[in-house]
Amino acid sequence: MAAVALGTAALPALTAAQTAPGWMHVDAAKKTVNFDMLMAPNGTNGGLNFNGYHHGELTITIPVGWHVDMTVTNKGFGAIPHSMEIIKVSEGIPAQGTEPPAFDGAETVELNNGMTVGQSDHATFTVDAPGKYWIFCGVPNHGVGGMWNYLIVSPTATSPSVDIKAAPH
Ligand SMILES: [Cu+2]
Repeated sequence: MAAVALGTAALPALTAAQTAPGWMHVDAAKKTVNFDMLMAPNGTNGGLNFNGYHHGELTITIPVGWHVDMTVTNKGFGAIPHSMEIIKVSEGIPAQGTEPPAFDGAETVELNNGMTVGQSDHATFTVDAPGKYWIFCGVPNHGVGGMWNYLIVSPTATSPSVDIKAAPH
């Protein structure tokens, strides 16, 4: 079935395993992957979610050296500001955004204040170091509240992929 750009109401009802969601677009020739990353598109986890996922339910794997362009938009469930940053996984989720991000450019504007409802930004960066990272919200306490997922930068993967651990609630 063809992937169609759909609104948040049509986020796929996934149960497990790898998928190629409509919010990911791969250009293998250019080694570029684009993501539409929606913050608070629905009330899952009180709105503290990316594309409906939280607490690491979502893992995005990208081959090392690829270019990433994330269009990050606050969809505004609960009318709460949000942001996005990529940081290296460590012993605990930070209480708020930290500088610098893991990759040059891997953060949105208003990292700690958050972008207001409807605001959008591009995070464009190159995943130049293999490892395990968090995609998390830098607004104070949103990360510890579960507004985080995983990004794996893989030295062996040949194409980006998405792994969902749980169905959207
Ligand atoms: Cu947030």
